[in-house]
Amino acid sequence: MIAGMMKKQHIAKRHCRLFILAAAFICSLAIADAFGAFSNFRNPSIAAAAVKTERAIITVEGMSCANCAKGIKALLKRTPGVITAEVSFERREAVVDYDADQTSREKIVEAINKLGYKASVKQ
Ligand SMILES: [Cu+2]
Repeated sequence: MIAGMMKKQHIAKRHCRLFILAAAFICSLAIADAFGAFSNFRNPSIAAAAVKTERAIITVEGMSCANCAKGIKALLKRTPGVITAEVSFERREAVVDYDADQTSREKIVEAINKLGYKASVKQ
């Protein structure tokens, strides 16, 4: 009888240990997840606050419709160092905010030219 009780106790202990292991595992996943979410949240906002943001106004010749402007905007948004980009077909210009440590007006102009337009720095 005593042996039986001890066995039961032993099983209960093992379950308890498994439970703790499982809890620790889930906990570490949660921490990893929270950390990932935190760093994702952190990267754009704090990085944006710390960067040297400059604004370039670029004249773009050769756009024939609003879709050209959309295409250039999409390209600029994929360009490293570009923070925001607005391209106007009507005004034939692009207004680009960029991180001066990562890119330059010249590189932005070059990227637009590679699409087949004629870009030049206005300001
Ligand atoms: Cu077009």
